[in-house]
Amino acid sequence: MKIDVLTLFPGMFAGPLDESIIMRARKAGLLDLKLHNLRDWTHDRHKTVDDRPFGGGPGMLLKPEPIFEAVESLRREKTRVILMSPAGRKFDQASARELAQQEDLLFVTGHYEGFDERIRESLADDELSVGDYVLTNGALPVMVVIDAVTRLIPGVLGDDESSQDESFSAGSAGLEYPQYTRPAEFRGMKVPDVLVSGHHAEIEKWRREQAKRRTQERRPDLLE
Ligand code: 4GS
Repeated sequence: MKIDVLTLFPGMFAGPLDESIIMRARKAGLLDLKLHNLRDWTHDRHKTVDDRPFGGGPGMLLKPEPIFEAVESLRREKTRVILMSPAGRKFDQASARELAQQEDLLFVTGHYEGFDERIRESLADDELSVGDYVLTNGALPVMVVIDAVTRLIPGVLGDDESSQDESFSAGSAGLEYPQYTRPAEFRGMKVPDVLVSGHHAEIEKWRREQAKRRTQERRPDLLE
């Protein structure tokens, strides 16, 4: 998969995407990630990317010209152009699965008060939010989406890592059951007897009940 990111802060991406599973995917050629500085598509001395909103109001908006130029030069036939903003549809595991099917993504990150509306109307195929809170810019949201999507690219996770995914399915079936490892007793806290009993059918039943109870208590919305 090819992922391009258009941002004012390419430096923010150094680190999170250079470690662990994401870096392994990049080295294996499963993810081709390229960062682009929006200021490279400005033509004035000050490399201006923002301007004041017509009609007044606080803050600055990302102006259309640099973003249009950048997206038009970066996108190819099958590219899906995605804006990150709190006004987007909420990103979840289903959206991650859907994006993982694409071969070419271009993320445009939000900065300042937002985007000139024409960027939304005629450049973006999709607009995503990572949650109902306000960040200083869209770099972290893009990294969240890239992380969730990359691990779903076939071949990125080893068998061990992906089987773990089956049992944890927040956003579809519910939350995971409680898990324990050794020691069987730690500072007076004991692992539930059933788990050390060796009765596999009982263990399965206990896990199903625990997962259901936990989901009902903490995330009833997942059961709807
Ligand atoms: C989000 C979010 C976000 C909003 C960008 C204020 C700077 C900021 N982007 N999901 N202007 N939540 N963006 O907070 O995607």
